[in-house]
Amino acid sequence: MQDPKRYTITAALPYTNGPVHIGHLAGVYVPADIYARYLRLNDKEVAFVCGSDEHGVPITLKAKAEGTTPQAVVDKYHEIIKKSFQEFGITFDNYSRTSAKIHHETASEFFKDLYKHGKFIEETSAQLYDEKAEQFLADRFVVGTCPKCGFEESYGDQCENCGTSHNAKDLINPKSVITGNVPSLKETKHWYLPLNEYEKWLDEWILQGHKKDWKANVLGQVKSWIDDGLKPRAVTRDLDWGIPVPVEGGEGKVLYVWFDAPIGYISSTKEWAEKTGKDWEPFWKDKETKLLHFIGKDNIVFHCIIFPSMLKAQGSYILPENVPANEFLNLEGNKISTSKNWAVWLHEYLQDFPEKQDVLRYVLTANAPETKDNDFTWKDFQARNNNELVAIFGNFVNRVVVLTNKYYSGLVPAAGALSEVDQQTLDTMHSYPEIISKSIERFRFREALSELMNLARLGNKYLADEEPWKKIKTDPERVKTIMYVALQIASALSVLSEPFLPFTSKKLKEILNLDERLDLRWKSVGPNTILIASDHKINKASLLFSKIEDAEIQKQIDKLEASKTSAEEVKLEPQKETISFEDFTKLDIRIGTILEAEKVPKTKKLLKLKVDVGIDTRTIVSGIAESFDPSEIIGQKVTVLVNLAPRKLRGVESQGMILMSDTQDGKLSFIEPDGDTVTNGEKVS
Ligand code: B3M
Ligand code: ZN
Repeated sequence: MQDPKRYTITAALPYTNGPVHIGHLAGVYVPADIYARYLRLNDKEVAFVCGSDEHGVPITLKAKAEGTTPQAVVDKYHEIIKKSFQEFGITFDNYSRTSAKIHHETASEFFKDLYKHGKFIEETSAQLYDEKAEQFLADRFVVGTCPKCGFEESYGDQCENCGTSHNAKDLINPKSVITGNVPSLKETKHWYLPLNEYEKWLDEWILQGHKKDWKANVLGQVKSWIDDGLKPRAVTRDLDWGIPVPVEGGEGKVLYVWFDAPIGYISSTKEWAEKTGKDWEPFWKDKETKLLHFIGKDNIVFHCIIFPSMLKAQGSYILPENVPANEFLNLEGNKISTSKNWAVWLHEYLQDFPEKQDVLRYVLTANAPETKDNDFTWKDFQARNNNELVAIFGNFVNRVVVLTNKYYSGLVPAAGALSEVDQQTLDTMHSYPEIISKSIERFRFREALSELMNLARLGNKYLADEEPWKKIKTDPERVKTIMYVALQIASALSVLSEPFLPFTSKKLKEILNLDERLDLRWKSVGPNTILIASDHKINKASLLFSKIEDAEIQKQIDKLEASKTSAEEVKLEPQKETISFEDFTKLDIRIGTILEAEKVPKTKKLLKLKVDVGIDTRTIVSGIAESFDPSEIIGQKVTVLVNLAPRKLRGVESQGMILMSDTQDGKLSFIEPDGDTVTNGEKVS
């Protein structure tokens, strides 16, 4: 589409089961924001929409783990995510949430519409069921071996190892995430979108129609899906968290999260239109609208196959012009992982580096995982800040501003006759909007950013060659022209940096006293506009970037390492089944003292202990030999379950059990009564 009337830009709705990290930013939000800002700077009509994805199994699991409700989980993270995006300068026109009424209505209507027009298959079939939890297991409620790559911890809906998306029943050796049980099969009814009927159309539309303009990674995934053959896909689930299935027979069932979430883009657009008095429909239904989905690679199938098939089935919607999916960003050589706490969280970064949004935006763009997975390291972050932002961009601007203030009290001098070099330099500068545009429009943001830096390099080289600081003594007239040219470049940087480094752009415009010049658009850097005129007064210099010292970087590295271990430590087992008070009172737990200890021959773990438990002295066999030497525990106060039925361990009868706590590093420790006043035989209750 050459010159669309308007743009609808979507960024993947973040799951609201945790905060946003640098992987999300690099893959989705930073490129989407650059694109949206760039379009606005070119006076295009844009709806840039996003919102929290608040349904789905990960959220219910998180609620279980935190002992709270799904609603409380999404309320908490929605606020954190929304605030951090805002502080980071992501300029969504609207940030909604899928628990919003408008979304429930929109998604329900969408479902009913497809239902009414016979676009679904209704089918009762046996699905995985957890007898103990009394719950069907789909998606992330079940793990097992991936039928495609053999990865043993694949989720029911998608394998994180090979990216394949499947049905829970496809897993080999499935296991319930809730109870750890092997699921049984139970009949249940669901509605399916017959993707097989869309296969030919998808092939023509994407693989034939977009083979030149879509990214190779995206085409590759779509091709492999189509080559494997598309199957009907269930769009409902037996769950109680989500959007209720709005048709007969749907009681107790909800829409599959991947059915409702992409409709969230539409409801977010509607919400925005309501707030601003606009009409949402052209943004989704007019053929002259360009729809773009910014996503990470694990979302390709949903945005290129499932959602387009839904839109096609509905019939009145436009389809994406492109889906510029990125690969993944790793962190210090390892996969970013929310569960292992191996991540740099945006809200924490903003706390630690409150004025440095642009540094992170810069590093994530310069190192964006556009064609392959990339690695973020704190050392690289520091180097890019110090050697590029400070030494190239910041240094150039600072020299220009300081010298203008020094030589001309801040007044832009008038240029005399331009030398060949001056003219060439200005010509080159004028070509930058187009050079950078070309890269942005092909979603090559790293390339675009490196061109922006080339413009700063051009300025630096110009000053270094022309040496105004030397010529000021010998040829002050010439220096006026040099500084005039240099000021044009600094102004050009203030405009063209805006999509990438919006905070810097703003600050630089303030320094150059250009912040009121609303006429300065992307194209103003071309040959026909004077960016900054003679006699215009600029302000005093202030630093755009500052050096980041080793100590600050070390702090981040240490924090990362520490959070990783603590995350491992807090990986606690879920609570066991509830017991009654009567059950509890059956336990007779007493304080005791170890009198003797010796290893049970030919075993690694067992110690034979003589323990005084007040009521008597008895033998207890305990599996603690790997954690303690017999000699070090004589006299140790312990807590003992005394009425456990006696049992023989390696021929020795054990009459009770010592209670221990189990730490994550595999070492055991005693549950000791506090203080010396407790006597053997006292009850623990
Ligand atoms: N909630 C993001 C993810 O997979 C997922 C995107 C939905 S976009 C409609 O992390
Ligand atoms: Zn796999």
